[in-house]
Amino acid sequence: MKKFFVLLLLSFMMLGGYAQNPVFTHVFTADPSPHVWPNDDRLWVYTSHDEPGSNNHYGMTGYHAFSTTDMVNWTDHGRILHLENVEWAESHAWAIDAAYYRGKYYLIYCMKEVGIGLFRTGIARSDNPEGPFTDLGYVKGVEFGQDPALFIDNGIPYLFWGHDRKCFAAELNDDLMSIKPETYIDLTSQLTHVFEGPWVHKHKGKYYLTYPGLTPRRWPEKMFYAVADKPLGPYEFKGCFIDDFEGQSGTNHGGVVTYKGKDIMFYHSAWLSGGLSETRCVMADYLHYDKDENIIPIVPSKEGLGNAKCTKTTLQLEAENGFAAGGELYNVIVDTWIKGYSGKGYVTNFDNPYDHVSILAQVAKPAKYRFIVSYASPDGDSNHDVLINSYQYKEFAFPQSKTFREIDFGTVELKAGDNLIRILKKNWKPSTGQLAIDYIKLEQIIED
Ligand code: FUB
Repeated sequence: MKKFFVLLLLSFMMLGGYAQNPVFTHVFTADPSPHVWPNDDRLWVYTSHDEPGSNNHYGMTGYHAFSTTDMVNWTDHGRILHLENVEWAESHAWAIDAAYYRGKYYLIYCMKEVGIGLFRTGIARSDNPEGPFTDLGYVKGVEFGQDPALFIDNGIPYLFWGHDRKCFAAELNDDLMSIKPETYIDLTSQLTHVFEGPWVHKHKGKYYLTYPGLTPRRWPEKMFYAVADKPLGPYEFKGCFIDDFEGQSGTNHGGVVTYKGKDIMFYHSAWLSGGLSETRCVMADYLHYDKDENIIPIVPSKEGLGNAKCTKTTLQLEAENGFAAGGELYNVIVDTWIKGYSGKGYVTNFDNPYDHVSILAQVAKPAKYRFIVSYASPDGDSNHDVLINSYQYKEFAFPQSKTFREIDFGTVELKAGDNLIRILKKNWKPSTGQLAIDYIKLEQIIED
């Protein structure tokens, strides 16, 4: 009965008016880590991923990156790292953070180590904010490194992590692969109710450490914070700033970012899955301080960040990312030579029957998406099949095009979970032109 009322309430909250929460409505996401990178006008959010219907966190396997310039239209850059790409890990791709450090982009995450079953804090690197990221191994000196946050202050990297009512911090060495043992500190006693998920941001010269905690009433988690003059403390406990709310999940977790002059808190709830599930979704609300620079408690709002009816996300999935992003490049190559091309790489040389590129699209629920492909076929029309989950229900023709262009193939239907979009050489009809695929786009269709 309770579930019925929560569902009713959530449906009512989503009807009419502005509703930019949850932020992403096409895929289940949790543990958001928001950032703005140097020389980039986009707001980035890195998240963990809940499988549709999973209702617990044991089967989590990978991470996504999202970007926006207006906080209404978002791009989902797809899977950026997966357990399969991390040799030392066996399960539990839990919370995550990201950092820009010395010209590279880093992901920092926790997974359980093969054969040991204890959390380690992993580090992966990329030349691009959207990844895909390559694992470099785990940070030495961090025992049970769940829920890491990497905070760079005046060029010095600090690592925070926390689990099971504890929170720790340390300075990292320059290569980010080990802590400086002499800086290691147990912050637990300074952070009343702490459970896990620390995050540090700076405001007016002070360090604010926000974290999910459990009061003696236990679950669900509320968000608390403490303030210090230096990154490693000592911290003064301030209080709760996100209390229990309708449709929350058992956990909460998030971070603060300043974008276009506004402070924003990203966190998660269970609104997308109907309010009573552990399959979570990212939320965002503006964060304000009072005259004494205390955080004014946030009441999760359906409006979220804006005055648009809702957010809209387009999945933009790069063909060349292949296995690293959950897909496959079979007997094709990545190239950049076509005149006028300025991207990072496209896939070409579909010479033999069955040569193909497979691209992974992960979504929360069965839904229709507008399907767009960026391609070139400089020497003539190409005969290729496009299979969506092994099924071809439409003719997709690529007419000759000397330069890259987007072709809109109308709508396609995706299923909940993993979808493989495969573009392959037809085995019965010769092509006059060689095909080059740059990326595909799957645009959310929002009904008026
Ligand atoms: O998402 C899995 C786990 O749930 C995170 O690591 C915790 O912080 C909690 O949000």
